[in-house]
Amino acid sequence: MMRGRGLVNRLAVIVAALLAAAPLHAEDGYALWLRHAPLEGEALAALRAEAPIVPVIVDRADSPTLAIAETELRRGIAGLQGHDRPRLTADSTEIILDCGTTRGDGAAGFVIAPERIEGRRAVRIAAADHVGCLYGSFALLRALGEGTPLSEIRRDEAPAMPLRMLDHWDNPDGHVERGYAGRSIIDWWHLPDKLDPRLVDYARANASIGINAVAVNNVNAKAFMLEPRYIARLARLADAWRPYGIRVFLSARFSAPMELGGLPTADPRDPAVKAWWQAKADEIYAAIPDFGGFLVKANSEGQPGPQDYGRSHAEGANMLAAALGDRGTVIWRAFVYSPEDTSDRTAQAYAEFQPLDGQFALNVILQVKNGALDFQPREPFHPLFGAMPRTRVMLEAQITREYLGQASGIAYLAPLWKEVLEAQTGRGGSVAQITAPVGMAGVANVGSDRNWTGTHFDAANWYAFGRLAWNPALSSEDIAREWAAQTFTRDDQALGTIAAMMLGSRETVVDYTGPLGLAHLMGTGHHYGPAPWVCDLGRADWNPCYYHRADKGGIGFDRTAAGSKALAQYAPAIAANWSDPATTDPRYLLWFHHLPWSHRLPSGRTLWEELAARYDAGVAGVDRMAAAWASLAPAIDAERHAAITADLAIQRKEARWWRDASLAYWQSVNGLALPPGTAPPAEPLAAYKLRAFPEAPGQ
Ligand code: GCW
Repeated sequence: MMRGRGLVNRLAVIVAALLAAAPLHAEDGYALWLRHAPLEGEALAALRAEAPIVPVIVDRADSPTLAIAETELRRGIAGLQGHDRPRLTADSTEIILDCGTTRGDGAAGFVIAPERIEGRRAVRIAAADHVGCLYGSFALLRALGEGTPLSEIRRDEAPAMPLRMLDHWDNPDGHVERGYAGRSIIDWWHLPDKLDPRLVDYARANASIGINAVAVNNVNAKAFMLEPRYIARLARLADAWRPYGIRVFLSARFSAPMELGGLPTADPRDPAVKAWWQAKADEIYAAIPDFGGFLVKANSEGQPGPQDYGRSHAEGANMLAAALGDRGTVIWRAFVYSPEDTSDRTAQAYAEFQPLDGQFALNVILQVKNGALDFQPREPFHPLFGAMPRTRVMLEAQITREYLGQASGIAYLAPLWKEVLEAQTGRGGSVAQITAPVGMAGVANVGSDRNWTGTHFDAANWYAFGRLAWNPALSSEDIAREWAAQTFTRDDQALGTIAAMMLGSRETVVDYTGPLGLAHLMGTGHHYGPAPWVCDLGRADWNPCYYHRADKGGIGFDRTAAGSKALAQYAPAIAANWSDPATTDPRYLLWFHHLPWSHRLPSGRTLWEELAARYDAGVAGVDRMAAAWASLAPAIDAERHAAITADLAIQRKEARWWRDASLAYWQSVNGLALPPGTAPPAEPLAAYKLRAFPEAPGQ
């Protein structure tokens, strides 16, 4: 009898446990950080008791934005309460949206504070405009989702940067350049008639982290995207995203007046060219009154530009800026390097643009990549930051991981961006301070994959980009914990483990791909996997050999006064510091110096020993991440746990491959034995050289 009841009880406990563990919906990542999974314990009891409602909207004034804020609050609170819709009690706390009278462009911040109205509890979200209220609503949900009691939520926030932008390198045929998360989310073919609801979910995710601008197409742009049929499609996107505070930008091809207008030239001084752009801008504004403007890649990697006519970048940008007038902005990219110019590639953008300081129109922004080369796992900050005080300069970061493993494994990029944002330029402050009046753009990592970003952890990079553009002072760790709490679990120990994995992951990638300031050693074209041996490409500066300069005598790129002199582009105090290997940050050592393999480092090791140790540290770092993740099995839903386990298994292979191929190649150059205790590469160098990936994605 007793034994039978014991069994029944045990079964009941097991069934209850299984039910509790079963998620309400499949954890496929689609919900991103907006899952609003039910709170636990006291936090759950408290939110149920508060029973918040959103009954009053001051100045509703027919605002789709406020309707969205209201829906988000209702939906989010119900989710956090573990209900399918919010429950009302006699004592419900009112959430008041108090949003000024303007429709705004999302530049404004918000204040969240508890208050009492006739003895009843309330929380007021106050903002100068409706988008500010939407941001405040998402901030409130974020705080609740982290377990903060409603009555204790107080916020007073304003975005640090006016422009918080995603740049899509999406082509109109659906292929995404350097995209590793499937096809483009924008189905141009069926627009404007059909708008995929996913595009609204995309805007919602962006709004939740404060992103307020999107360039919809690849900077390697097709002229036809300026045709009327595309303007109609863009207008449909703009209409869908406007309530979320997002303005659309279009990448424009500089030669479009020839391709579309039949003109014999695209010379920015030609009156017919000016008139063509003026008419084009007017046509776009007639369809999209709040059109953001043009993003332009000119005279770079084969794209047309003003230099084709002997005109400067400033002349080209200003001609387009005049066409937009005070309605919009030209975002002109500083990523240029020339096939004819044989000087150090990393010095060319500065040489080209710095002398133009003060010549750009007020509605031109210069968009500068974080480093002078190209989104490498680590680069010193770009010398243009601080060097153009009379120009509006914004930062361009890359969220998609072109050079950091693409969509395999984990590389959390907040530490990379923080490193640049916090870098002191020696000329008017940190990179964050210099770009704060303008903004920050990130090359998007979003695609048609169900989880949006290819791997679940890549969503953290989208999230962190938005959070840092909103507030560059946030720490990488706080952002990681915040994201993981909303994405996976609020369990403190699990959060600590996940945050630790994330925080070390980028340095781990640096260690196994390019330690000590080495860069651009990736496979040609697709940039996947190691290929430091490639020396024979048509253009010198496309070869990994060009960047590492390894020979029997040493390794590294001498950019000092004795070498390419690129170092002189930095402020004198910084250049002085980096001109001596002994005072150079070891993380940038081989970026600035060519040193003998026997060069002694502060660690006491020789350069060769340190390199080997770094590669081993990279491999060990990935192994540690995999072990840490395995330990989280009880805390994470099975579906995502398994997916990430598989991602990390791929990264373990890749880390070993990078280590082994790199060591084998350096050995073939320096003829040195491996430092004691270093395991030999698994395969001979020739085997690594034979590996080819013509089908690698994203090219
Ligand atoms: O990082 C490089 C990429 C190109 C890209 C270019 C750029 C859009 O390899 O694919 O082109 O930079 O930023 O313009």
